[in-house]
Amino acid sequence: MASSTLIVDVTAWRQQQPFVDGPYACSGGTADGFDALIVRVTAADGWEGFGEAAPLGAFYDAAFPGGMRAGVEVLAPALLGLASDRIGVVDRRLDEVLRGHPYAKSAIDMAVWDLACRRRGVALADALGGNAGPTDLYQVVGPEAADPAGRAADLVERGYRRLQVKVGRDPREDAERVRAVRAAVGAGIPLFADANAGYTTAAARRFIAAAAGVDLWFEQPCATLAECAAIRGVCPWPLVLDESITSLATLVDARGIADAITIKLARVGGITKAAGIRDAAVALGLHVTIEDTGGADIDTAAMAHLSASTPARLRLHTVDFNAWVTISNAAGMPAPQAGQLAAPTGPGLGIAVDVASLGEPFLRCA
Ligand code: 0XW
Ligand code: MG
Repeated sequence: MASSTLIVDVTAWRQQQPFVDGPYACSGGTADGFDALIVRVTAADGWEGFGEAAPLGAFYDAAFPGGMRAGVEVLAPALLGLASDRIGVVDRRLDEVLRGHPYAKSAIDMAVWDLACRRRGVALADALGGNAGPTDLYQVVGPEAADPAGRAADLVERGYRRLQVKVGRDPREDAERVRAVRAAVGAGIPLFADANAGYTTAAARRFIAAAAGVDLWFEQPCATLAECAAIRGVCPWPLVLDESITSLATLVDARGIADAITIKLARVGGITKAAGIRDAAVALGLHVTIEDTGGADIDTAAMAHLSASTPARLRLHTVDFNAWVTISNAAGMPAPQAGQLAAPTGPGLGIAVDVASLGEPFLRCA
């Protein structure tokens, strides 16, 4: 009966998620943990789904935790009475009710996918095209690591087979750190030098000169697409765009500049938008990383499903945020094996959310 699928309840929680390894820094700032949003959407027939999102502080993206919560307060009433199995209708409604602010929509969209897939008895990865197997994980060598080579060796020892070395500050020091990491881990570990948009074009050129000969991928050297395009011609490495990819339109603009893109679920507005960008990038022959700006087990499950459903030939890596934080908000995420993360096989996200771990909701809309 169609009416039984109507959304009757939207509940939202805030959860603080401290980092296991202490403060996390990139070229724009530092955070002690994720200030996360968790959303549950319930339909009249009793099926429910969960979603999660977290910005990295207020400095990383055009997103901040208070904005995420305020956005959900605006959006939740507009969801009541919509058919939970018509995900495209829900996606369009979110954009009608609140212009922009995609990061406030991601956890809602994720919850609706989880709900719809659970009702259909299908794993999210299969609903998104089919599970192509586990995805490589990367870990980060931060800009403030006192001993970047030691940190890198430790991460490889812990099982990670791909590393992202933060650059984007002083180009000469950055190049020394990248050389030290490459020397420590040997040739077999793919290294991504990620500037997080921190370089001017001049600084990016100086990094390219100083790190000449190191086997790398170069991620988001500068803030704007025009700046990244300006250094494309002198960049000897594959160029990855991350912060520039905010929508399908920005992917179209990145053609001829990027060899690879990083899709962050919250930045683009959730699974619906991310899957569209992913499919277009694959059709254009670009390599793809699917990840997010933050979260714990719920968000990690979503990243694992979307990554698993990306063709292996073009898939780069993802991130195990559930191992970055000291808390757990769901059971059922497989432990990484040989540096790879598998998606759960059960319906929807395939995890069991620990609602008691979330405390009191800040929003109940029914
Ligand atoms: C490594 N991350 C995925 C975690 C933070 O959200 C920032 C981001 C990055 O790409 O630097
Ligand atoms: Mg990046």
